[in-house]
Amino acid sequence: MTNIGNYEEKYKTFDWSQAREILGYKEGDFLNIGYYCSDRICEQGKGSKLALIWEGMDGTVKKYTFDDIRILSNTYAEYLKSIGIEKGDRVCLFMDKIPDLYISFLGILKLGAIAQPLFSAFGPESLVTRLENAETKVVLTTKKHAFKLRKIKDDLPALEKVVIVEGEPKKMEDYEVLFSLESADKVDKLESFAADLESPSVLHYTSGTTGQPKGALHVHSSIFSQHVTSKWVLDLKEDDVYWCTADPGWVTGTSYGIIGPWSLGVTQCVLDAGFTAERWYKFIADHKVTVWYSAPTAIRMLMKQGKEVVKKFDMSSLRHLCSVGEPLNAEAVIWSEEAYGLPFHDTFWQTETGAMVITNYPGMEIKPGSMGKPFPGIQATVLDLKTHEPVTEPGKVGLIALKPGWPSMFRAYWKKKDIYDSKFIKGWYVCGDRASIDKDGYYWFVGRDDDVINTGGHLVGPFEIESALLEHPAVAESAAVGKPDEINMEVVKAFVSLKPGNEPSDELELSIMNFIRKKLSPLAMPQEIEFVSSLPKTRSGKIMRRVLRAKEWGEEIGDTSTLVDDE
Ligand code: 6R9
Repeated sequence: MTNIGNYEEKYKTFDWSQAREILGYKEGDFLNIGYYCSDRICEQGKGSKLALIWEGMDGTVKKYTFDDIRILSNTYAEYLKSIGIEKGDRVCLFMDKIPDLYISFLGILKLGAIAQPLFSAFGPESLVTRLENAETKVVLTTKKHAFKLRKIKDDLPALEKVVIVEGEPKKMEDYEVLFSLESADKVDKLESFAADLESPSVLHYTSGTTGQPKGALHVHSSIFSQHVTSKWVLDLKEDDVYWCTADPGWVTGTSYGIIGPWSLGVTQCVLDAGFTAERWYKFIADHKVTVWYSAPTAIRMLMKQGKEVVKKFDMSSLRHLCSVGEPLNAEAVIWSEEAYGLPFHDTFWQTETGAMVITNYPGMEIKPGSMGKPFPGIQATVLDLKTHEPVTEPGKVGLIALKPGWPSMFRAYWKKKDIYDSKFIKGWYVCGDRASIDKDGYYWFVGRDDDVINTGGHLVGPFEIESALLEHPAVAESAAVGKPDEINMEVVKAFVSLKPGNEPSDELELSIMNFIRKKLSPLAMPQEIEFVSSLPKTRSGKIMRRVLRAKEWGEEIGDTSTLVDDE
């Protein structure tokens, strides 16, 4: 029996007040995600149940019960309070997927501060733009990553402290402090901040076409959406062992790698190690994973390793699989059914939506290649590309749009009100993706409506890459676009014109690639650089990425009447 039961029935009868009931929240109760994911589970008598099974690179396994998570997150909250963190302050999490990441996330929320997770592979320049915008007060990090903050500290007047929670640098800077969860005095009793429904909770940065990344601000009531979608889409039940492969630097890793499963009191596993098919399958077999939430790029990498390797491991514990982040092609759904005996269920959502909005449900027929149907309580449509009126014809492509009002919807882009406002058209929140709806109400993803590059399920903004490229001494002009890639769907390709006195060469290409990898991240690093004498521009001087991208994808270039140079 699935948790959701009959989807069509639920869609007709559900309203969000039911999500409150399902979580057990009553009008006037205080609502704190940190409390709901730890203390409350203990109050339900599940304190000794495993909350986290963590496995490190070298195979070390650590296990934490809900009571451990409760006490250790209290300990973090108390420590942060002692160094001056107050309600509403931004505290950044910048570390690999170590247990401290999951525990301190809850500690920050218990204190009423705002958790700002950033992907640990980010370089100094990716960090500085996000920390500067958020006016972050404290960063929690590890020795391994602290050096990147040293490079940018002078540019961050609001940053008071960098707390190193693992490892000890030989020489400490005056703003650096050490904290060890292991040796800290444990805090058994803590009064969590009495958040209300609209109290800010998490700030996740996401990339757009223009300008620097934007911080999507979420509130504590997002838990209503995350709780009920985890229950009905991931189908999480009392005895499940759940594995979300996403890093909490991205929204999937917090909404479904922390909040959703723990608010349900479900045991989850974390693997803090690089990818190989064997390692992943062994992890599933060793910990008897039952529900697995992953991404199309990972699935394509597993497909590449073939079905034979699957047979070497006992993965009979698996019972439900879901995917997010990029289009899940029909072949991947069919392959997983053949390889694991279970299809991946595609789920569509965004940093801004905070929780799944269009998905495939356990028990509902999957049309391989489709994203499924809107979640109960989500009114969705596609809007005509020109008129922005809802499309009524089945199969016609439009912009995915959602009626505002679900609990986990972002409440702001941090200090970017105009951009936030521009996402709403005629009373709809417009996601920035194109899709069509078939006669049975299934949604089919077509592509993004902007220039954002989706590489391996991670969004990278072309503007951020182009700005960084211009800082390279040899680069005069630049454009970054996505080019097709068999595994990652897209990878970054850069077009570069050089300053006088520089000649294209393999060495220069490598030097530019490394420059971006170090400054931004390995994700943002161009996999290819094409040296050009000039870039196609509109009459007003804007670079036409559309033309460059179309060439890469072998598509029609479309209207070029505004181009200066029609070559
Ligand atoms: C959760 C997450 C959001 C963008 C989104 C879209 C793409 C996500 C997808 C999908 C096709 C799916 N995307 N899920 N495209 N099918 N099932 O990924 O958040 O990092 O903000 O990315 O990712 O383009 O707009 P985020």
